[in-house]
Amino acid sequence: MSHFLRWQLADCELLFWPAFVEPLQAGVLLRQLLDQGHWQQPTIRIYGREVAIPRRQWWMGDADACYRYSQTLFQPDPWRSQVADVAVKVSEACGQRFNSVLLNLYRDGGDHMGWHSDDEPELGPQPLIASLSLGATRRFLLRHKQLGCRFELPLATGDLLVMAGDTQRQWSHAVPKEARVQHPRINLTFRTIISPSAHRLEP
Ligand SMILES: O=C(O)CCC(=O)C(=O)O
Ligand SMILES: [Mn+2]
Repeated sequence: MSHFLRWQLADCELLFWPAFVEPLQAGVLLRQLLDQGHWQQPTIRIYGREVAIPRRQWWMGDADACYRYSQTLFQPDPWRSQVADVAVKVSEACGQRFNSVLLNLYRDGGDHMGWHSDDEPELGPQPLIASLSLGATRRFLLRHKQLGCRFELPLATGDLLVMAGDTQRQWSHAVPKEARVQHPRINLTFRTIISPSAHRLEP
């Protein structure tokens, strides 16, 4: 495993392990997830309109790691063994157990993710989110909510980015469109849903 880098940014805790997963192994995992994934394209409500998200996603985790989004309760798909194995490695590096992972599939540079923070109450006030990238390199942008300053880094196959502390509270992030990118990328964001029993589905 490679060593990590730490950036000194205002109100932000960012750790970065280049090639945390060795690129050959990252390529194998990418292929398996592309072929076997239960990829979905849910719609979200924006200004009263139902809009399909501009990428595919797949939610995986412990059976009770549910979360509520846009008035819908999402239940995770069970862990796949190869993802559970990576989750253990990522947990060891971060010193935290993750009970779920949101996988995002960007089929090419047209798929993207808009500005947002992962600040849902289920993640707690200072969530530690570990983001592993597989496949095509994409730009990852960060913007301070008050100061407006920006930070950008390319996320390449096998790279692990950890966002912790006040990062979600004070910063937004995005993965913009990149017309030149023709290959797929999968990003796994390992998360810890707090007190999952509070969000259990009614019988
Ligand atoms: O694809 C990425 O690198 C970011 C994913 C992300 O921000 C999220 O899943 O909330
Ligand atoms: Mn995010």
